[in-house]
This record gives sequence, C-alpha cells and structure tokens, in this order.
Amino acid sequence: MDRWSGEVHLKRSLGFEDSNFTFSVKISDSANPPHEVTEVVAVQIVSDDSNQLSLDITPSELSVDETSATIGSLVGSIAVPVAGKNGSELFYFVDKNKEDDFPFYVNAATGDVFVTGPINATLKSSYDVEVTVGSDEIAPKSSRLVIKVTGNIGGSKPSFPTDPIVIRVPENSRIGTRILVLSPNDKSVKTIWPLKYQIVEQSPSDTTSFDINEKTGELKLVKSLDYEKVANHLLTVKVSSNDDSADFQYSTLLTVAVVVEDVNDFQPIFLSSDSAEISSDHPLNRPFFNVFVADEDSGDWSVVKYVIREGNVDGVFSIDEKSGELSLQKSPVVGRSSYQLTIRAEDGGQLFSEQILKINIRQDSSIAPKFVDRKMSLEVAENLPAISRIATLQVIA
Ligand SMILES: [Ca+2]
Ligand SMILES: [Ca+2]
Repeated sequence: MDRWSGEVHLKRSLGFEDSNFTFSVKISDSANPPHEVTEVVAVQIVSDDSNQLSLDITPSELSVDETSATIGSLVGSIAVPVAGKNGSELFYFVDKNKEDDFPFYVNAATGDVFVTGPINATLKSSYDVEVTVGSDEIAPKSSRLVIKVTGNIGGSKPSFPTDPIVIRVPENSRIGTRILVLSPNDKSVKTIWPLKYQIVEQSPSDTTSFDINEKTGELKLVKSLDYEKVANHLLTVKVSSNDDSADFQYSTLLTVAVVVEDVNDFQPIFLSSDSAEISSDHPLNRPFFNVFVADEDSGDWSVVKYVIREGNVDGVFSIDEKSGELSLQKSPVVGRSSYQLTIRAEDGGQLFSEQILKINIRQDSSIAPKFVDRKMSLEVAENLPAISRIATLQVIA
C-alpha cells in the first residue's frame, strides 16, 4: 500500500485456492498529536473464468498397436498442464463403468496408462472413457480420453473346414453322442473371436435329431437315428460373433451333412408259408417251393443266405443258397408222408431266423396238372409296355 496515495497493489497473483483476506488500515493526519482512525478492509477473491485452470488432459488420444503391445505395456502418459502447479498433486481416475472390459489401467498419481487385458483391433479399435482429474485443492473435472487400438483389423476372421462338412454316423449311435465339434481352422482365432453356434435349419424339418452347444460348437445327437427312415440329415449352422458390442461383426452359415450309416438292426423275417406239398414223383432238381424272407436293412445286411439246418433225412432236399428255391435231390423215401426241415435264413451280418417247414409228400402220383415252377413272385421291370410277356407258367399235365 502506498502510504501517501492509499493505492493497494497485489504482491503476488491469487488463485482460486487462496482464501479471502482482511487487513486493517490505520489513517492518520499530521496534527500533533495526530488524529487516527482504523478501518478493516476485506478483500474478496472473485473467480475469473478467463484465467481459470484448465483440467483438460494432454494428450486426449493415445494409440496402442495390438501386434507389439502385451499385458503391462506402457501405452503413454496423460497429464494436465497446470501453470505454476506441481502436477504430482493431481489425480487421475477412470470411470470404467462407461466402458465394459476396459483393458487398460491409468495410474492415478502419474497418469501413466498400461495395457492390462487382451486387445484386438478387429474386435474393438477404440476405447472412449471419462478421466476425472482433480486434486485436494481443485474441484474434480471430467476429461475425455480416447485410446485407439491399431493392428491387423479384420485380418484374423475365423474360417471353417470345407462346406458342407460331411460326417458319417452309425444309425445305432446313442443319444448324447458327440458327433462333431465345429471349430475354426485356426484355433488361436477362437480366443479372439468369441463365437456363437446355432442350428438355424434341420432337414428333414420334422426330425430334430441334433443339438449344438452355443458356445463350444459341440454337435450332439438328441434323438435316435434310423437309416431305414432318414438316411441323410442336413443342418444349417449359423456361426456368429458372440459380442454384439464389438466393432467388427462376423456371421457365416455352415452346412453339415450327416450321413447315417446302416447298421444291421433287422433280422430276416420269413414271409413264405411254413408248409409245402410235393408229389412223390416230382422231377429231381426242379424247384417245387420257394422259401423267402424280408430284411429291411441295406447292402450286405440284407443279403440273405438259405440253408437247411435239420430234418433233411438222406439229403432228399436241397435249397438254393441265394434264391431259397427248394428242390428234390433224391426221390423221397417210399412210404414217408412228410418231412420237417429247419430252414435258416442268415443275413450278411450274421443275424438269422429259422423256420420249420413241413413238407407233405403226396403218394398218389395224381394226374392233376401242376406247375413246373412254383415261384411265388415274378419280377417285372417298370416302364414295360402293356402286353409285354413277363413270364410263362409251365404246367406238367
Ligand atoms: Ca439285416
Ligand atoms: Ca439298418
């Protein structure tokens, strides 16, 4: 204060953090003794926006390269340029609630930013967070920090084996059997890309025989297969990125063809009669009866072989192994009225059935006409024109 003019000057600059001042001023004149009066002067510090401290962090954007950064890598440092202030008094606080899975750590005292979790530019190329900056003396203020992740964007998309994926499954596979695990060719992609698997279509549509684990891609059997009913199943599987918030979305459709393999689950069933009749003078080596069976399997599992197991006294009868046609090898023993043959029909998978066939011998040498062949079935090719000859039935008079 100038003692003559009364001008009051600042000796140092004031900040927001300074408290208000009061001081007493004594005024006196030159009389002897002087007249005196003391007044209290209050100085109020008024905030001046143009001169307020800036709490914006610098830099406001950091960048990290996924190919070189590992957990613990320093991304960079943020700071607030505060004139005349010791920066170490400031603290930095990141509000992580605004950013799920924020794979970075900001040191509250130094402003150093480190990598603390997996980063992948393909999945997420930018993190945008609020950093709260303040100190014991400065009211906290939010500031925006953007961390960019650079690297191989989109370069590591999952790829899958050949489409369609064909798998062969035996029809007798148990429910719960794991028949396939869908997995990207490059296994390392799996951890970067959390994938979701869904069956979007099954054909035939009325059979929902399969179920897929949404996370693991494990395809399981949930209903019994039956080769005889449905030999081929087609599944359309949607594989997509599991994280809807990721920057880079991925989705593809895969076709899985399930080829059901036949299993020998049917034994031959006799369809022909269990009794036959033959004249005692029937010519030798001429079929007089046709044994036949049905086997609902396919291929070798349905190819049947016929044998006479028992009752063929003196080897009177023979059976054609393939056709099941019974013939006489020898004339029946004179006076014998019947034979009981045990016929076995065995398929290529060694399942079999047996039938006891009673053969009555007519001794009368009857004069009645009779068929030469007693075939029970005729084969007719489709598309044969009408009036085509399909067989000639021969009769012995
Ligand atoms: Ca069979
Ligand atoms: Ca079968």
